[in-house]
Amino acid sequence: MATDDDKKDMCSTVHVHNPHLDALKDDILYHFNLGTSTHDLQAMFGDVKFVCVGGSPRRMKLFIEYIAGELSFEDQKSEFPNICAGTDRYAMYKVGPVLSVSHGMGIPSISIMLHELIKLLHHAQCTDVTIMRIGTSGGLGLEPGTVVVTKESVDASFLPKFEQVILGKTVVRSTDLDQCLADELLQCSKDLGLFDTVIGKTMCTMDFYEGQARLDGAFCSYSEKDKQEYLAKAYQSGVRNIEMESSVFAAMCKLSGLRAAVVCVTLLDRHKGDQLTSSHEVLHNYQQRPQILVAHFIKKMLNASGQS
Ligand code: R2B
Ligand code: URA
Repeated sequence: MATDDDKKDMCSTVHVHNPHLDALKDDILYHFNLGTSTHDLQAMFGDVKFVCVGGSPRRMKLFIEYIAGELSFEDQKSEFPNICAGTDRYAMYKVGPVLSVSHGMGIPSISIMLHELIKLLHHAQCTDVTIMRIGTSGGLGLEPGTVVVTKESVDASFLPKFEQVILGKTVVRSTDLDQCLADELLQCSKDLGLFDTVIGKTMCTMDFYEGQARLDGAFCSYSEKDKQEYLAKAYQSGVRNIEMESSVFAAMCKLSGLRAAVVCVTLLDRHKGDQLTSSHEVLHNYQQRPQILVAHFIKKMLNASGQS
């Protein structure tokens, strides 16, 4: 029979690749206002199995309230304190095995958050963690409100890579995501039957305006025809949505051994326009879709493992 140590060996842990960390007496997770000598991270987070991240702090609070109801954590339902209350950089909420964290907009913001989140999960000795980005995006050739589960995150040249400058040199990292997890999420959408979901490539850009071929930024040096040709090329290469964090998210999760997925709703069809003209109610309804899908997945996983 497997001993507890054997079982731990069979679990997948969260890896950091940094020999300098061992020399730190206290690891301060500055942007979370948490640290290894000020907080018992293992007691606080050791049971985390699912991490959901999204841009807006408010959306991530709504998500924890929603998933708490779905998982019937009735006693905790009314109040969820922000674990990062001492800072306004990011917000973090927890219920049972689910952690919900905001990441702000763009690669630099999510990258800082992920460095500290990965260290947090590592220090807390979490095992078998699944992480999902639930977000918004611009769609290509899809009815607004369609959810895209990312097959592969590509850059603005439609290549599946994330480039980071380290010590002045460009380092290229892979943006592979877990294909089985993407398929499981697609199946969850079929189970629910509430909205359309597709699997496709996601283009990750450095900017919302010129970086996404919009014509409505403060600056624009190209024509409508140039824009449409670029978006048509993106579509032909398999891109179905455009957002601003998936590449570094995929790259960092892969490096740390986290099972990861990107689930974004499309707010508009970029072939048809640039401005977000839908009502607040419609946009709010769309933004709930990744949450509903991911909550269904978490419930299904917990039921399957007999933990719910
Ligand atoms: C989607 O929406 C935000 C821009 O409005 C950005 O964070 C993203 O990836
Ligand atoms: N988020 C983006 O990054 N682009 C869009 O068009 C909509 C949301």
